[in-house]
Amino acid sequence: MMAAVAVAHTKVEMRDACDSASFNAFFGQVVCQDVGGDVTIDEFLSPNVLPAGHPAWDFEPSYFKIKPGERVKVINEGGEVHTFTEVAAFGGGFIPFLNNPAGAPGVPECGSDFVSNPDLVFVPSGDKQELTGPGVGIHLFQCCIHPWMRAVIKVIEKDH
Ligand SMILES: [Cu+2]
Repeated sequence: MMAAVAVAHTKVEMRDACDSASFNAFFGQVVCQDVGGDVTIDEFLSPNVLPAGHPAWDFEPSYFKIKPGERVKVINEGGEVHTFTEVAAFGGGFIPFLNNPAGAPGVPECGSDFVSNPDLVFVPSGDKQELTGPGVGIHLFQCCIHPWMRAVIKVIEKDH
């Protein structure tokens, strides 16, 4: 049967819960847009939390399957800037004090700061990024700022 087939796409949300007042005061600049987040900077940096990374900072869904050619839209629903960066292996980002969860130096794909890798795509609050058809296989993505934000996309030929 022939039919017009719309290209399917899967939506991934970048999420955080930064409290804009305390985050922006702590960093002395606007790093958190007010989208209703209620995790204060003290909660975020708590030694009971930071070593694993606050779980409100995540990708949702964090694991899914798509077919070849299927598009993936990554939408930043959080207040902070994030990246959705494909990496060969999960590891740290480029901000050392946020790398405890990975327990490792930053991965090469992330570069060493906000400007060292011109190919790095930063998605500001409310913005989006579209992935152009990752090939068949297993693809790993992480945020280069908050490296515990991770996703795995499996691209497979058969129906799912
Ligand atoms: Cu992030």
